[in-house]
Amino acid sequence: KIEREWWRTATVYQIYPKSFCDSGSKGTGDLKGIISKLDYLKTLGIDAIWLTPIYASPMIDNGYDISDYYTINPDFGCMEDFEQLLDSAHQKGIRIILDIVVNHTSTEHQWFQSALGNKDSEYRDYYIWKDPVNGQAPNNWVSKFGGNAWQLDEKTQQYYLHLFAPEQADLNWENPKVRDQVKNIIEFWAEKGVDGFRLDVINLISKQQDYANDYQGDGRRFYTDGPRVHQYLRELSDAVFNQYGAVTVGEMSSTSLDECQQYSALDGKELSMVFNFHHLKVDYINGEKWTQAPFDFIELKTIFNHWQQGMFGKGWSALFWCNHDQPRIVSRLGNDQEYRVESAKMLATSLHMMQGTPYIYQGEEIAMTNPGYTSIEQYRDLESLNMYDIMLNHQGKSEQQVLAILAQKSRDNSRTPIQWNSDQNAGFTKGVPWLDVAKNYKQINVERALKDQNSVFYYYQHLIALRKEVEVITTGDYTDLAAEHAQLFCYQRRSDKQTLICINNYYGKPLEYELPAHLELHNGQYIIGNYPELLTLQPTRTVKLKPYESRVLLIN
Ligand code: TEU
Repeated sequence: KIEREWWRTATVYQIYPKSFCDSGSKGTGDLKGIISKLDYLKTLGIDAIWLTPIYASPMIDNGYDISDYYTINPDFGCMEDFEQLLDSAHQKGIRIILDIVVNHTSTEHQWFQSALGNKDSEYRDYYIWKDPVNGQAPNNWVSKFGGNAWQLDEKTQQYYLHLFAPEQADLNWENPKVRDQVKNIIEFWAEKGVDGFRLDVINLISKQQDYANDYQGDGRRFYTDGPRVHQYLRELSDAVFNQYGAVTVGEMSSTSLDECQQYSALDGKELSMVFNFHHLKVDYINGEKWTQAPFDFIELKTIFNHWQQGMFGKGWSALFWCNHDQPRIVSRLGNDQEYRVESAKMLATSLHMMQGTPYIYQGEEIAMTNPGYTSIEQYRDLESLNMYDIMLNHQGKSEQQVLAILAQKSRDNSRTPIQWNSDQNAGFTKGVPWLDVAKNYKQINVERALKDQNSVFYYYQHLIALRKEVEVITTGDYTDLAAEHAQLFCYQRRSDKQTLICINNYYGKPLEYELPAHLELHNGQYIIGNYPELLTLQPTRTVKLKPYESRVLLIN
């Protein structure tokens, strides 16, 4: 039986502070900027905000390289600003979830600075050091950002592991002192009144201790969902998360259903819920991100089916289309031109009627698009810049091909400044924005969305409200009614009392579909849809869907 914790009917809003709102003219967003937009978020109706890292950091990876877990990055403000944000949010009934990055620290963290070049440092064993093998890196593991995952410390002639950038050194979780430090960090923020934590790549913290070469891959199978990860998470939950009643969401890289059932088991011994990314790999070729292909629609439905059915009664999913690492969904699976509004609403509906806790990434609620950058000078993301070099200089792709791939796949696609209005720089900053604003900001911005009753914004507002009103969205089971259909995504959610049918046309061509005979349509009504004039119709067995149409039928 599912316990009705607040987050099971909640919707979370993700803020990437650097791109959200600049209260001044620095060109980068800050905490004061966020405070000034809390009323906007209240209007949207979200329950909680997840802030990506706001701690001291050299910003090699925009804060995912933390140099001090106990201070606020001066670019974003100071501790008082943070306390004010927490306070104002709480007054408005909005909870705050912080991002905790403890698979690795910045190499500028004092622990690493002490460990570097000094085998006797008390912090040496906070990181993972290995001797060279045949004068080379200890094994062939590959960094997630490209290249080998080991970096040589010249002075001690040992390598340290970095699964991400060389400036992000992996912590050694085998060391109990590291685990104690992590507890202290979380306790510090929980004591301040923070309501929850998003745990960055938390399923990578436990590495297989033989650090063997991976002759079949890039090494990930030796550290993904590693040998002691469940033990570590149980320790943390016991010691801190559950003591404070904090909600937790784990970001799970390349994970499996089995593992996620355990991570988010309903007994609450590990985490509240988990993100996984399988549904966002349907436009990869052979698992490779830096490729261009139309998305595999059947595969997308198969993946949702696998996870929705597999997590039912066992665990809890964080539902999402967008975050700061993913291109904009309307540009990716929808149509960001003629049917931008329709397809954005359709995509939102097809996700928000599933079981789990939906996350909305800043700008998604107004259907912001990929910016369509045309020059490498416009990119800032270290992964994109690395891959530019690799694709151009080591894979023999042309500049034009590489730019086309980046324009679709780069993480900067979602990091462009939020388009608040049609003023200069879209109202994001009075200075020069750190990353170019998308050119379409005069058409697509918050001010316009708020004035238009049919905007994507109000549609999201409605979806958020429905999750609280309609019980089956939270509790119902999941059946795909048209798994083989080339254009239609139609699934059923069913509880003791209610049946909900979520009907979505994923393409720009109209379609006609017969609902299954078992549905008792005379008790049914449409509760939301993106062609509102059709919603007052009495539901019929035959459904005619317009381009990118979405309709939700509730049968009581
Ligand atoms: O991301 C983890 C992760 O594995 C990816 O989403 C990764 O960024 C992507 O696959 C690259 O193609 C988390 C953060 O969300 C990301 O911003 C950080 O860069 C990363 O961890 C390292 O902390």
